[in-house]
Amino acid sequence: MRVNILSLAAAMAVGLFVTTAQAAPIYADTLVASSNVTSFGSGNVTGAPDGGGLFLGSTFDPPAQLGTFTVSFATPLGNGAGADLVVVELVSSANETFNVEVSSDNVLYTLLGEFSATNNQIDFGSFGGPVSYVRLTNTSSAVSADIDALYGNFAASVPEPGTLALLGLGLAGLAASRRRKQ
Ligand SMILES: [Ca+2]
Ligand SMILES: [Ca+2]
Repeated sequence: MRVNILSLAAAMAVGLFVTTAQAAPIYADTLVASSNVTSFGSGNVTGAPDGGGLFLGSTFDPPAQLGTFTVSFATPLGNGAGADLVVVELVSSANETFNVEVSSDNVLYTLLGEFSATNNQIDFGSFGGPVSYVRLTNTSSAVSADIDALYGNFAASVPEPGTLALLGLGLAGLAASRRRKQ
């Protein structure tokens, strides 16, 4: 019985880590900051795509002021195979361009480059840390990208303290169950 419980615990641990690594899509949770953006539909750029969001301009095309906003991810994003971050954009054309910057702490930002409504699959490349913040800034004076949602494809590989706590609770539960059976 001891071997079986240990095997189950090990399977649970592996399961938790696998779940952490494949919990995609991981949608942005919070709009941290914004300026010169305009709401359309729901106005939400957080959560799953809903056909509404923010376009990156203070006015309809052409934007009088170039818009920018920052979202945060409660589950920090990591760097995996292929695209790590996807920007969901509506009525997409290649001239809707924007800079993508990422940060672990909302203080130091790294510019990953200029992307667009049609070039919206972003690799974190050499950025080392977990990505908890993403900032988009319009780079087109002609048009504004219409952002519906942002999501990551990979959670950062370090398990959250909450995950370890859940694992501990699971083991405690197994131990209690085993005691009851004896
Ligand atoms: Ca668009
Ligand atoms: Ca949306």
